Amino acid sequence: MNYKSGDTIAAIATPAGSGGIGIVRISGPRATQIAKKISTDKLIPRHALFTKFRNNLGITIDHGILLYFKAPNSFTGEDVIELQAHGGSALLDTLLKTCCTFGARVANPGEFSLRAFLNEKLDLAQAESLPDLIEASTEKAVIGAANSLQGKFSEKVNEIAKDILELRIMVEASLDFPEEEIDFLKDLKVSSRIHDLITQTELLKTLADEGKLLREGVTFALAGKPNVGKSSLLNALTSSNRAIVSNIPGTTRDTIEETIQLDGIPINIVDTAGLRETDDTLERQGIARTISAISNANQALLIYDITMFAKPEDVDPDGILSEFNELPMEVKKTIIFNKSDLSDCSPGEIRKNGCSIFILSAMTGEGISDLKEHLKSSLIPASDAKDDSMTARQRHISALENCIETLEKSASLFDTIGAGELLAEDLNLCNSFLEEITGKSCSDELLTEIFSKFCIGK
Ligand SMILES: Nc1nc2c(ncn2[C@@H]2O[C@H](COP(=O)(O)OP(=O)(O)OP(=O)(O)O)[C@@H](O)[C@H]2O)c(=O)[nH]1
Ligand SMILES: [Mg+2]
Repeated sequence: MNYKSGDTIAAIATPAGSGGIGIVRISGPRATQIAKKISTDKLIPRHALFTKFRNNLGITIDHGILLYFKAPNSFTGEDVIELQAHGGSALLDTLLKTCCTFGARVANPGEFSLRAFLNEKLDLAQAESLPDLIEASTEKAVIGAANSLQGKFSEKVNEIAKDILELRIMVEASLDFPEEEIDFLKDLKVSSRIHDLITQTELLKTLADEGKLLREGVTFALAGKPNVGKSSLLNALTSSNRAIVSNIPGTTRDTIEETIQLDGIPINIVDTAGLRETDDTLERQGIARTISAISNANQALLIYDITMFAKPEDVDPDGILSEFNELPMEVKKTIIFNKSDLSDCSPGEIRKNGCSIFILSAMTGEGISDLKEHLKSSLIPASDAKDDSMTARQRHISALENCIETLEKSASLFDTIGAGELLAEDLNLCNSFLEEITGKSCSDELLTEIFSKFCIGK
């Protein structure tokens, strides 16, 4: 991507296909010149101009609304024109082609937002929340993305960065008086200030973890031997008939994913092929996919047929979990005993050796609500997310982790040696981690990676 181009860009900003209204957006130094060729009416900034749109041959192709946002008071900070026409693909293609004939070029994905960022209309975390808002799958995720877009996440990052900078300036000032340095730093309560900064950054990281969850949701993989009722449970949890259910062991061959919402968080549920020894090549491929689905999940729900146990209430959770030692150790597992309708056990949760076992019937639905409560409780604190929640992504979390790690290192070094020189350097490093989040310091490669994932016209 060309970061400092004087080009004028244009794109269809509405989705492909037919619709009531379709919008072509133009941004750059030639935007008004192009608009004057498409419409003969006088352009007035921030005025809804009902006008005729003409093609490059001067033929009227539509009537619509033309909006003119004069630089710098526009989304991109450049002159911006929006042509709101009827939403037909051929019509919008013709309008876009006309813009290009008159001096624009077709925008790259995310190029309008990139220009907004380069012209300091948005910082990087705010720009990243734009696709989050567009792609949000729950109302909570919408509120979170809207809060980040308004700069609430960046504000918190900037507050910590400001405190770090202040501390660094004080520490650096003390370096000019080496004799008094140590006493001076003690008087400034440097140690407790670093510990406060760690707490502040950890709090923000918790918010960012929740924000990531809001954006990406949580994935639970259903796993177990063939015929235990995994597909039936997927159907019961999603109130659908998404997966084929049959009494033939090995029915499910591929992974099947469905999404539901629990407390505004997207929950992805993945049904998988039953785990067993097999010579069947296709089934073995399915089992390999099961293991990979579990590795990629936040949690595995391990399902057992309750009728296989003479005394389900006496089962040792560790013993039955060890039947599946091919599954990744690090993924948290919850045990489910299905087909309770065929046993004397009542549905619900039982605790054994500090481990929860859920007894339920995917067929009758008994015990499903308890399981849903359990799934919800494993989302806490995100399920408590208030209206001040924000969306965040892994790169923000990694930057905050780096900042915390560096602060912790400098705290212990300062507490043992008490010297300010290394501390000043570390504080400087912390600020650069925080600046990566808001984009005050970031590479062109990172910008390309972020903005190329945006949709065209955004
Ligand atoms: N009585 C009873 N039968 C059930 C229950 N859940 C599933 N079944 C039956 O058990 C059989 C297997 O169910 P599936 O959901 O296909 O099992 P699966 O674990 O997905 O099986 P594979 O895809 O072959 O690994 C079907 O005949 C279901 O009707 C239940 O809660 N109670
Ligand atoms: Mg199945």
